Amino acid sequence: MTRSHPLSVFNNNPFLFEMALKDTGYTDNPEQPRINQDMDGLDIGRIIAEHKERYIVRIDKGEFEAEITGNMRFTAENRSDYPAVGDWVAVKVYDPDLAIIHQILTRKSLLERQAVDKKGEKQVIAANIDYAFIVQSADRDFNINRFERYLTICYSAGIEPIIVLSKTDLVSETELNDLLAEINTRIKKVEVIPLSNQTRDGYDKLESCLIKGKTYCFLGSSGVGKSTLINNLSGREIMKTGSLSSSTKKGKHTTDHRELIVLENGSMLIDNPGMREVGIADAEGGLETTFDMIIRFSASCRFTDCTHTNEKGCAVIEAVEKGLISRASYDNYLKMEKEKARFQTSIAEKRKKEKAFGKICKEGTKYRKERKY
Ligand SMILES: Nc1nc2c(ncn2[C@@H]2O[C@H](COP(=O)(O)OP(=O)(O)OP(=O)(O)O)[C@@H](O)[C@H]2O)c(=O)[nH]1
Ligand SMILES: [Mg+2]
Ligand SMILES: [Zn+2]
Repeated sequence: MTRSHPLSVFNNNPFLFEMALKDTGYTDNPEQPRINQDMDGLDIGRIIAEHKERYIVRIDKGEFEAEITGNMRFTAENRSDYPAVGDWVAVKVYDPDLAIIHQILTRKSLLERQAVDKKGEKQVIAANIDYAFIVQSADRDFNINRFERYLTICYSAGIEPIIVLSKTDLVSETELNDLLAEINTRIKKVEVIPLSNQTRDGYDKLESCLIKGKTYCFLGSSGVGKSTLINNLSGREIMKTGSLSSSTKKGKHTTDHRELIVLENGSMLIDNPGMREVGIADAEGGLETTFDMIIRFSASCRFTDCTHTNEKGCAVIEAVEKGLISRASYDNYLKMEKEKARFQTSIAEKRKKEKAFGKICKEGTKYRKERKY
């Protein structure tokens, strides 16, 4: 069974219906701002799907198509002010078909990347994620630099990454071992799971990572097998899967929306559309964790503001020359640092423009007030 409409599956999903709210990872958060008390009959729910700005929210009573209030839309300054899949929200149900989202509850984590083609803007991937499976296929699509990009966006969101190398049935054992060795030299302290959706080799290891009440997000390029893996884990054909393009051998972007699926064991999986780019935004702390070797060496640089590009007495460059840090990893680090700096500059420029515009508006109002019109 495959389906094209995101709404239909939830009505067929017995686990979701049997599930109490607390089983979907909800915990009373003491830091939670008080939910607007003058709104009677608000329910707490979780956004389980987003399809071109339509939301599906799951509350104890069932699932509802939901919209945000006009006020939320009006006051939203950027994408992160809108609900995302995985968000806990306060909703009011008006009729069997419609709920209105009044408030997004405090997020535990927010996974974001730099929006494609939009300077200084972030795109929200999902909220309240505990772990992210970063999927690349072993036969093609393998790219360590890209792994480091995904690790960076995960670490800056406080999400624990797990690497999945899919389609191992399409490569020889030697080829697979070479890839694993390559990962091992560049990436430390991250669990790596090679698996095949065809033979199901590696499923044991992946399933042992799935914990009740935790939310997992699947990230990766189109066609690497994210939806196939989620379908296999759930034992149902929830997500549509698609063959690769015969000319480019790449995925055809089969998944076109984000969706949260609850497994029988109580863990929750979020499927995502395949990503073409993983742009680094401000990446607070993310680069430092991904490239912790570089950061460690940088403590011994002669200058405290060393950019590790051409300075004398740079301990990082020295470590690269001695082979203690991989040159490719160092190059990737510098590239992402630059990207991060560019993002920050765009944000600063945008703020300046907005401020100038605000000033013009204010002056206009003042002028009109003085002229009494
Ligand atoms: N040989 C082999 N084929 C696989 C494996 N996993 C997935 N496939 C095939 O790869 C194709 C793409 O799989 P999907 O699950 O749709 O990929 P996806 O990552 O969800 O792609 P998008 O939704 O476009 O992002 C399908 O034809 C799958 O049958 C695997 O482990 N081995
Ligand atoms: Mg998919
Ligand atoms: Zn340096």
